[in-house]
Amino acid sequence: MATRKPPARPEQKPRKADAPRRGNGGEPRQQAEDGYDTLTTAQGIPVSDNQNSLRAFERGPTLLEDFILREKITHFDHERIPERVVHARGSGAHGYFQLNKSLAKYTTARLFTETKVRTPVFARFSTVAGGAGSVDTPRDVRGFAVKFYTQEGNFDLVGNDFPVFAIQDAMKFPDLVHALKMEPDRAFPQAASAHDTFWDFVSLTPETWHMTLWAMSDRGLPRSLRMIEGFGIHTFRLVDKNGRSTFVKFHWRPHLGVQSHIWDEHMKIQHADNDFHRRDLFEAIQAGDFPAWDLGVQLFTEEQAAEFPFDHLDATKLIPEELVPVQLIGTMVLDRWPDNFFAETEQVAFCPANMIPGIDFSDDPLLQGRLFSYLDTQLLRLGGPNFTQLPINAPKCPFANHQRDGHMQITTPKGRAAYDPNSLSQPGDTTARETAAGFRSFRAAAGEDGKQRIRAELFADHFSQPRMFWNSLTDIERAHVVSALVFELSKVENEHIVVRTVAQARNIDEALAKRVADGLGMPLPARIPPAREPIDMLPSPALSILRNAKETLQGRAIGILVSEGSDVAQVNALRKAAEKAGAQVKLIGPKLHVALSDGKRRRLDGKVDGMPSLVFDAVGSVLSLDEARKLAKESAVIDFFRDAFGHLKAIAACGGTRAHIFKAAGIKPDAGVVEPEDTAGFVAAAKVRQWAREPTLRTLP
Ligand code: HDE
Repeated sequence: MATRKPPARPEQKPRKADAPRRGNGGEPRQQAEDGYDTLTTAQGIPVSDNQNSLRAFERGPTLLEDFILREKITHFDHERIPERVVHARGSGAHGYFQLNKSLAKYTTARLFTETKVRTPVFARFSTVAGGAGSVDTPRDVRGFAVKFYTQEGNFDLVGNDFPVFAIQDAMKFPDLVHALKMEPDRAFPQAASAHDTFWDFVSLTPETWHMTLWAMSDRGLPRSLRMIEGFGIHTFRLVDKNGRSTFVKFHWRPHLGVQSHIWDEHMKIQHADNDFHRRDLFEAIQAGDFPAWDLGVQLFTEEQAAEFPFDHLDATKLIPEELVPVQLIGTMVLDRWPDNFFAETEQVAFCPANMIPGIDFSDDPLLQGRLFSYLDTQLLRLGGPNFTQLPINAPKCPFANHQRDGHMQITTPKGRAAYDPNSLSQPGDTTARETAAGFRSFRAAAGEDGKQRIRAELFADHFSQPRMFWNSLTDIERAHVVSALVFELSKVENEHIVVRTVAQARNIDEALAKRVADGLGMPLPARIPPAREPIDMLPSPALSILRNAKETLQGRAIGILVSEGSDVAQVNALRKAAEKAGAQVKLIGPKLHVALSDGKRRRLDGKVDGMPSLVFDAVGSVLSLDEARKLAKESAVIDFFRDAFGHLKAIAACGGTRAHIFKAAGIKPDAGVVEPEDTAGFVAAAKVRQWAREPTLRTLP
């Protein structure tokens, strides 16, 4: 009988045979000259044929005996683990934290006192509502979780990119998440808050308003994960060597400044690139353009807190930095993309209860609930208590205890005694005893009013801070909040929910509610009086993105449309000027390969329909008249410019583009449209959005 040979291995580029690589955690393996290991089963048995299963005869059934096939398929069948119940979609990176200002006066935590030490970190950024396979750019808050592998154990700062949360008490978390996620009977919408159950919950639970307003602002539409702020949200404590405590709030400040998309752009990016944020972070790190954040602290005492017109234990409130300044104490740099997404980004387990000596929790009832939840969910998600031994989760300092056994025990503890105290341990045994330098809880005074299910009095003020946030925004930012509310509520089917939401919004600001009602074309409903009337706090300009916008091309992307015969000198000049200002420049064309005016055929970075202007911060075009005339008939090219113009981007447009494509797209050039020869003018215009253009394009509610 004729035997069929396995297909030949396709040609592979030789790989560098560097350090001997290991199998899955096993012994170093023998590598062939081409850099490949010998393929084995999980038991180390060499495999001779990875192309064909074992069959009874040439065209006959497959044999159960084929342990190689069975092992391969069985392992594959078990590849998935439960995704995170929230924050399922995320991207992570390794890096380090460098302290430059010691907080030794306030804490014993070496992380915050030793300025010469670089502490390794792993950070993961996430959306909240969508599943692991959902897109990167819904309107949503972003998780901002950092694991510091300190010399005193792992400290996890598991925060978000908004400074406030939607609820005050852990008791409400399952309700909030159930209302936000896809509706359980129909299983949609995925990764969106624009639906009945979310707004039903918001309008019945006024404490959600502050965070909801943040989500409706452009903060919910980040341009890049490299351009978001991060917040620990809760009040924590720093504890000094005498056991004295100072309250602290943590802030992350991106070096690239905070920048957001606008809504139409953010939505369309979902079609252009599902992985927009992940790719952006990956490409920046691979290019050595390492994203960085400064860590800031707001420090305040119990006495100061008592004077605040809000409760510092209420996670729906922020402390305006005009009241308590943010001191920058160090910098986090992310400089290494993980080797393997699953092993690291998926299996990393953050937990607010991972706390080190010198820092402590406050009595924030939301934080207290989190201290229980994360370990609980990780036991399910990662399959047992030994997930702490996974390389991404294990401390990088020495650690030892008497925890033993359990599923997937990877370590091999030594010795007879796995208990404490004991008198049997020998040198070299895995045994340990407590230390005076260990973690000690701050000795907070106990309340005297007894056990109760209750919220503190000031927690009932749900509207002063949303009002402060609204009053801190610029006119453009406010218009975007109104548009977002109008959009979201237009997706709500039950009219009573829409009416209740607008009625509630009157407690934030009458004009806001009126504008939303007008935008929906409905009469303004009667106000629903709040549990506690809001007070007027001073606006906090620090909360506005636009007031603090960084005019820069650092970390931004520019796309230049070229085609057959495009003037190569002009393309290069434009590229050079943008790159000099810090931008990443990509050339796009109607085809992937084109010959510019020098006659050289080159491969571009993208094709215009696959790399639309949505993924750039500003665009240019250098086209011959003939090519411009031809391209004016292509819808992808028309959309390229119509979107760039509509999303308020600067455009360096050549004569042909103006004469033919702009005409077809209905674009009337304004101050944000410059000649490609004016490279300085283009760089200046590209650093900002052309906000003055917005009212000329759409009615702002
Ligand atoms: Fe979380 N949250 N959360 N959360 N959270 C989780 O833990 C939870 C809250 C945050 O990249 C879960 O391992 C409760 C506030 C981030 O892996 C879960 C409450 C803040 C991440 C959980 C909160 C966060 C999570 C899901 C109310 C900002 C992703 C999977 C008491 C300060 C971390 C997991 C990562 C993940 C519970 C509220 C941020 C279920 C019960 C407030 C960034 O344990």
